[in-house]
Amino acid sequence: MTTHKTQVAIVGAGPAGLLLGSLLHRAGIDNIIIERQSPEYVLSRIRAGILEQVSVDLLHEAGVGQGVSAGGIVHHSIDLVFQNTRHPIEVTQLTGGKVVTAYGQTEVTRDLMEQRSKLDLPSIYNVQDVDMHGIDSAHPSVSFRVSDTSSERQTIECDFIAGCDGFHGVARQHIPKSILREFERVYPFGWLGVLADVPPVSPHAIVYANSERGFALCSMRSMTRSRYYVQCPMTDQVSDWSDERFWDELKLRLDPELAEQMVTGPSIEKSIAPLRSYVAEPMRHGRLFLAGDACHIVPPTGAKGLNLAATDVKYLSQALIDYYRTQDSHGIDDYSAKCLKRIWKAERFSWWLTSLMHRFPDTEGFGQKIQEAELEYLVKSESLSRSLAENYVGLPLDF
Ligand code: RFL
Ligand code: PHB
Repeated sequence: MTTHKTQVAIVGAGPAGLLLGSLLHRAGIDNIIIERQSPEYVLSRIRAGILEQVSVDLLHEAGVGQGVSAGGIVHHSIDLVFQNTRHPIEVTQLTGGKVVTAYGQTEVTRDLMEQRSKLDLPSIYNVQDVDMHGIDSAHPSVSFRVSDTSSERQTIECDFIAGCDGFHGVARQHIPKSILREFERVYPFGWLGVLADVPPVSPHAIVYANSERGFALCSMRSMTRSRYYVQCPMTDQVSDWSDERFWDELKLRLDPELAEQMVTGPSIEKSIAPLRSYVAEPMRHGRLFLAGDACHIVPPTGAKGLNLAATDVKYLSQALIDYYRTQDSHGIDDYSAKCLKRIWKAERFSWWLTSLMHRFPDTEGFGQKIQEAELEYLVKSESLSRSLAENYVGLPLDF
């Protein structure tokens, strides 16, 4: 049996695991990352696209800020469409100068993976049957097999384990059932997302549309690559949606001017994602810490998921750095409570924006009218617009 030794074993090479590995390495803390998928598979996933300033700053701190500096598209406003009319919400003006940046999760992940491989930091891909041992002791370990080599089991002996293995990972299951509390809401629809090499229809603002036909979103990855979504039933299959059907439906949910300007083209990725709100508490048990989607999920309306994962990692890396430098365990002890304060505020915001913008099967015309009344109030009231804006750019840390 092969035995590795490190200070922090990180399970999952998504943005949370990779960012944590990078920040710890820069502070001189050894870590090994294990990942269930291959690097190619991880890089083929198309997910988030909007970064708060806290997340951009953290990428710079990790030494991988060049990508977002060169390729990120800074946004000062988001547009809300309802009753076929577009209303800008000037987030920068409403928040005293804050912005959000369009930069894909795929690109964030690629930048971090490239850094890791240049620095020759240990990452083990294609792992299976991951198990955790001794998380209540001072000597925890992680064991696994690598799927494409041999069936030999390998072990990582470490001081701490970071469970960054996403919603379907195994880390959360190692917190005893008697301690773990779960909170969940599943929404009765999904998002059909399309990536296409066409110029974004609205390069200066992310567009969120409420229409009687359902929600739609216009976002981007670059000035030549667009990311669009439409709300769809979870019973739909990707094969039900030809490119032509997708573009027709998207245009019908936008205002006439945007629909007219829309440049369409062949999709290069198309997928359906479920919408869920979920939180598991606490985020730490003994020497196991959870971060990112491993312990919380938000519906993507509002773009908070990746940003929450980044702030968890900010707090966790700081807690571990303090511990190794001074044996001060305050950060470790406070980690879960500190993260959860921020997480619940983002959960509330994402739930609220999802409820406001989507068509729900059980509310019929009444629900639509109430949403339109609230949207009208929102765009006319400066205080409500400011509330949306300050949540969208990300509430201040320690708010
Ligand atoms: P990830 O990205 O799921 O990574 C977890 C990694 O762990 C691996 N894994 C394991 N590895 C080893 N052993 C095991 N047993 C393992 N089990 C799993 C997985 O293969 C994977 O590589 O979680 P992480 O790092 O916490 O990152 C979270 C983000 O991915 C997520 O919150 C965002 O994508 C959510 N999200 C958005 N967030 C934003 O901040 N802004 C956005 O604009 C935004 N848009 C979105 C989104 C998510 C979406 N989907 C698909 C749900 C748009 C969509 C459509
Ligand atoms: C995206 O660009 O993929 C995106 C943008 C805003 C959201 C969700 C996803 O709220």
